[in-house]
Amino acid sequence: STMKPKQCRLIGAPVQDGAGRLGCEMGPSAFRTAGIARALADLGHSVTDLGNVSPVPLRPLSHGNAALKCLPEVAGWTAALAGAAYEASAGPDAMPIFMGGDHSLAAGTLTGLARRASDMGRELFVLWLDAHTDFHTLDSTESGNLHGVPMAYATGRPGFQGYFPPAPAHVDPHNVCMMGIRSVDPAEQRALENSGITIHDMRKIDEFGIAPLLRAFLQRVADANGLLHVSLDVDFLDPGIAPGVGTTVPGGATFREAHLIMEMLHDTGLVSSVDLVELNPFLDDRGRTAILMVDLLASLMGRRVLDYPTRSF
Ligand code: 4U7
Ligand code: MN
Ligand code: MN
Ligand code: MN
Repeated sequence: STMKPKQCRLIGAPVQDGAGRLGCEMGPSAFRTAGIARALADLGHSVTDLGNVSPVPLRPLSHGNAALKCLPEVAGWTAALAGAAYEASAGPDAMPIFMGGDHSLAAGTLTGLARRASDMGRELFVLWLDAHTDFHTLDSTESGNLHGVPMAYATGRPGFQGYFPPAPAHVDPHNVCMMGIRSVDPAEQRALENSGITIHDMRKIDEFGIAPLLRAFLQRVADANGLLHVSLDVDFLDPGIAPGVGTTVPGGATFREAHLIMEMLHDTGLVSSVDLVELNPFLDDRGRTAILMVDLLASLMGRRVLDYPTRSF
């Protein structure tokens, strides 16, 4: 690999209370079984498995939106994960890798990492790879599944105060780029319009291709000397190659598109943390989704087919 060796810190976040069905709790075990530590070590990185995070104790919460599920549980995970993300991102070569767990975990990781970036006098950028925008507030979600809210919380949309923990820092929506989007609820759509978030939905990807869209965002991160967090939801991928997820949406990213993103990310050297989320091993087919996610991470961390001279992106 041409990437500087990183201190990869594996952090299990076996949260499933934010998803509509059980099974994401087994995600960290499946990533370990699929050989995530070995794949990173083989690329020359140092790897420490920090084990699994535990949620902070529950406190009872009631909210006017009767649809909300497991609000105290997800609030407890958010507090614990914000702290874990802040701690695991210390040091110049830190590369925390959060193994989910459902996507509600990003409420914690994004805000903990934003605090770290602000301590360092840097800006945090987020590449959000997902079929969904996860931009609901506690008031707007109709399913009540809190894996649909982390981006709203992390960017400081109102309505979380008194329910979720106070965010240690927020992510600037102008620093967020979403790719793969193909399922947006009306309330999310309205809120996204003036949010400042860059959205490359599947239609745009079909029309222009991954490379120029991603290159433009990466250039912005490089120009700002930013830190870049990648939040990879399994449902970003097409269900035909990634069945191990509870929220499949047809028309997802292909094997080749997903690998291209990872290879371009590697070539920039800009990525400083990763979420691997929404893997549901109970729904998987003999581990193939877990293995694909580990392969994608390996491409991001420097695995390549041919040793090209390093290309700038
Ligand atoms: B995921 C949804 F209605 N928007 O709120 C909702 F379409 O982390 C889906 O991206 C949320 O998988 C998906 O329940 C959350 C739905
Ligand atoms: Mn998601
Ligand atoms: Mn999703
Ligand atoms: Mn801004």
